Amino acid sequence: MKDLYPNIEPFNEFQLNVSDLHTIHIEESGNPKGKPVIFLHGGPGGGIEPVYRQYFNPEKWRIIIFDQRGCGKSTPHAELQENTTWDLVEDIEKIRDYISIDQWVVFGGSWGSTLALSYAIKHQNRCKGLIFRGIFMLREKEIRWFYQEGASYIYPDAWEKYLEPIPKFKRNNLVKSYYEQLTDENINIRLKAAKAWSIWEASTSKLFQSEKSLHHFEIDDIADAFARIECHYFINKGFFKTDEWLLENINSIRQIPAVIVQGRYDVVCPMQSAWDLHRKWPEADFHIIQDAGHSMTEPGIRSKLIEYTDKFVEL
Ligand code: STX
Repeated sequence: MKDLYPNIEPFNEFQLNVSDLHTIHIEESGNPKGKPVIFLHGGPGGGIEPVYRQYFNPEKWRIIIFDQRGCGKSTPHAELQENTTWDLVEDIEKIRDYISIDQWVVFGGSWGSTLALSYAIKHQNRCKGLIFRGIFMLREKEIRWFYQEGASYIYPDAWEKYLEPIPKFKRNNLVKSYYEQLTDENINIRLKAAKAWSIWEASTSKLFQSEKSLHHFEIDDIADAFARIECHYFINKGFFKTDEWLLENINSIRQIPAVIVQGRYDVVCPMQSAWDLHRKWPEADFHIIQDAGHSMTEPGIRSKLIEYTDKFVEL
């Protein structure tokens, strides 16, 4: 089993103005002369967590991580305007251009896998290798499963708390009803909804849940950005032209070395999506972790991801 690399601090942190409205926060850690990798975090709206650096050998990788629009240290906080998948894809290009990198490895789990696929499809020749975990393609059935009906049968206890802010007569479309509250002018309504939404997701991410990861989402700003930005992307169907847009465009990236790592008991992003991707992309290495849920910190997932970052550093 591979384990995390030691905790490290960035050697460089900066802000990049990506539009009239948005500034994003970027950090670099590891070896300034190492092989570049860009890490795409989840949510959307999840922001950087220091543990993300620890999936890469710091002597060999130049690790680039950024807070996507509206979250973490990016500003304005929890902003939904000018915040789409294609804005984020172009932000990745702006970062690459700004720090003069020609090609890099792209690493993304969960929503990070959605964004990594979108980026790779638009900018194939910038991608040296792709590492995906907990596949999420933002299809209607994936949203329905987690936010309307499905995951509710596995976590009825956590589900009760998720339903709580939404009045009974508004529960036939929970994403829409949540969106109304998450965009309410009344900050108390907004925050109550944001916490319930975020805690639902955190409660279902691991095979063995720890209290610690739930507390993270009880922080006002963290819950607010995560819930508002996620819900905004889901209301807008990920800004994709068709429901299966990513799968329909996989052929254009099949030549890129890639790996898919998926937890068998992932309740947030069920394995069906990883399987659908595997079927369309048989050349990509495919690993099912039999004793894992969604989170990238699940031991089997963590180990497999590090095995691949160690391998892909040689590409
Ligand atoms: N959203 C899945 C996702 O990207 C549908 C995600 N879930 N939890 C996370 O990300 C955090 C790791 C940010 C908590």
